[in-house]
Amino acid sequence: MSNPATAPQNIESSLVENRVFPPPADFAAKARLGHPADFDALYKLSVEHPDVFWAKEAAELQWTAPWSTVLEWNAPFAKWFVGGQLNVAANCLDRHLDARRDKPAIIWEGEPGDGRTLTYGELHAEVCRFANVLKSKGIAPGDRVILYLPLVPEAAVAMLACARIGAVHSVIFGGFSADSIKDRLADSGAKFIVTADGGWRRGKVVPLKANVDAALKDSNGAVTGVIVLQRTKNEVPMTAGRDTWWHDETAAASPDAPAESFDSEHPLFILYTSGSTGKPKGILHTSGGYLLGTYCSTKYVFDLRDDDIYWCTADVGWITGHSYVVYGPLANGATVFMYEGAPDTPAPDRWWDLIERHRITICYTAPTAIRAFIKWGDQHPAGHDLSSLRLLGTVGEPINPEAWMWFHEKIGGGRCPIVDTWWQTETGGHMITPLPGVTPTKPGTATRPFFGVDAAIVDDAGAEVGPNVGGKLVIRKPWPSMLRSIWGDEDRYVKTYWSEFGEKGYYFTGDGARRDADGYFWIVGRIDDVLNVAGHRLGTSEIESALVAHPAVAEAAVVGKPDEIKGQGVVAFVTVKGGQTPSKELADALKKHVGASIGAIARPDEIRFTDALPKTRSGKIMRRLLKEVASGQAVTGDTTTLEDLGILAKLQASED
Ligand code: 7RM
Repeated sequence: MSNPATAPQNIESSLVENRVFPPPADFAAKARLGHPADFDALYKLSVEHPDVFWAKEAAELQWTAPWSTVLEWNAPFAKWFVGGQLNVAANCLDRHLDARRDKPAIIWEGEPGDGRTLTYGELHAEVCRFANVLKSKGIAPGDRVILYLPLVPEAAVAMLACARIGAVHSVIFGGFSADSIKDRLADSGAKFIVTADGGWRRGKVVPLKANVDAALKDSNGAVTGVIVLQRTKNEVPMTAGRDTWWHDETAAASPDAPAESFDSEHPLFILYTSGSTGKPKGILHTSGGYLLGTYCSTKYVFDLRDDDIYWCTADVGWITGHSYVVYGPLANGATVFMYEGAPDTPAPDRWWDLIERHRITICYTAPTAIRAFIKWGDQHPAGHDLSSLRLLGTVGEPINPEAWMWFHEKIGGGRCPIVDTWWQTETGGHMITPLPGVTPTKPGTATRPFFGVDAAIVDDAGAEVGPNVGGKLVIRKPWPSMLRSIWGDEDRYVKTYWSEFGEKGYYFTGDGARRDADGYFWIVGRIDDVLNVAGHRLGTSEIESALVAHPAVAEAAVVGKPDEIKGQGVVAFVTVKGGQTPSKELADALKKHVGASIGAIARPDEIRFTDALPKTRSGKIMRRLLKEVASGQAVTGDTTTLEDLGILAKLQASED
């Protein structure tokens, strides 16, 4: 008898979403791309003649030596703009000085309410000063520098200073522990660290310097220096000969630093993501292609203009902070707003207050944040004037249609397009996304591929499947901002991304998805999380969306648990909205609700109410942990990315 749990079969799909939101006419009229026919022509060019398309876009950047070949592709190794030279920091700063010297580049607000604005001229000077400091410490092109900082302007300054001198930065989330720093130090071979005394989060000091000290405790002395930014002014011990203060170092440094030229394929940064095996993967991005990908997507996807006040709420420790707080917007000469702290400090309306006071026009955030705001109540945004907003965006997870509609109505006032952008640390920039002036949107889908992206849904053999059939999401052609390798582990790079469909030259994303009759992509979840219930393969996101559509539910995470008869049973972890009480009746009602909205096969066997779900710092639900909790196993593997370890203990305790 064939085992239903292993028989190959396509992922099934039954979520029906009929709402369509065409771009508002006044938005389209002013947009960079406002006519669907223009988009279609440009998209066609970008996939049929990528060399022509990308050469034209790349010409908008500043190159100090021209490239000879746009792409050299020895699958799975890509080189973009071969022979070309540039300086990434000069493209983000110097290039704008003539026209934008006095334009704000960064408007920052700290959690306690302090703030700072840096014009392009000022940011340029700060970056040059810090570049000179790093150079004086002996940092040379190719050297790795760890940045472990709060979300303050100096984080961007340090990143750009590394880029300016050709050093390779590796930003570590301020929320990560001393152990994570230790692992990343060892893997990257970094010899220098930039940190702060602390950062503010919910009124408390995040002890950044103390974590660095702990990470360096039994180190072999490979780290030669630590520069410490004074942010929170808490007492921190300084190790003589190793630790110095940012303000002392920069006080004497010259605000001029020549921007040297680097090869287009010179490494720009390593960003670690937690692999499923626990050993962090250092995703390697290089210069020309990455800058072009983020520049071009920021320009088109956010339809950026000079008078925008653009806010991407991500921390710089996440790829979204690299691509869409720092490199993409600054390469476009934009005004970037940054906020250091928590969304509910001092009150749950902090973000709406920020948008009102700073007249923010674009807000790009994560579904997890939106679901938290829904839980906290509509009165918080309702008390603020959000009329400055003209465009909204989401990233990080499939957005439940319910959360999309709330964002659209309560934040966007029904007038702002929403760009739901699908992409990965590995892709460097947006891959599947609406363009706000041309793409009709539907709640819950990232819609269509971006320029130059050849995305497809394939079965296990790599053959493209038809409309509405679930399968694996692959990218069939290289793109400029793609990762180049895993730092120090080329084999792992090949195995992880190119072994599944490698002989066809397809990049495997690890995501399951389907494409609807309009060619829109619906992400159904990570392939590793797909359930197999009595031979039916079900993605997690549709069941979760059905649960979140119930008026009592704030958030849901669905996982499988071993079941003798069905192969896997469906377990749903659910948090309820304010004013709702978990009960047996509610659990029964939710099971019924899922059965009625997407079918009996998806009906949860178990509903487990919880106060919170385990998430990464970037807000992704850690289903791997929930799977282990659901089946009563000990939790193994990497928990270093978990935002709040206490949640895990609570979940385990609440098992019966
Ligand atoms: C940018 C980022 C990547 C994974 C990716 C997906 C999921 C991200 C969306 C999404 C549905 C989206 N980088 N994901 N964006 N799923 N719709 N708009 O998140 O490396 O941290 O994660 O995130 O599973 O593979 S990441």
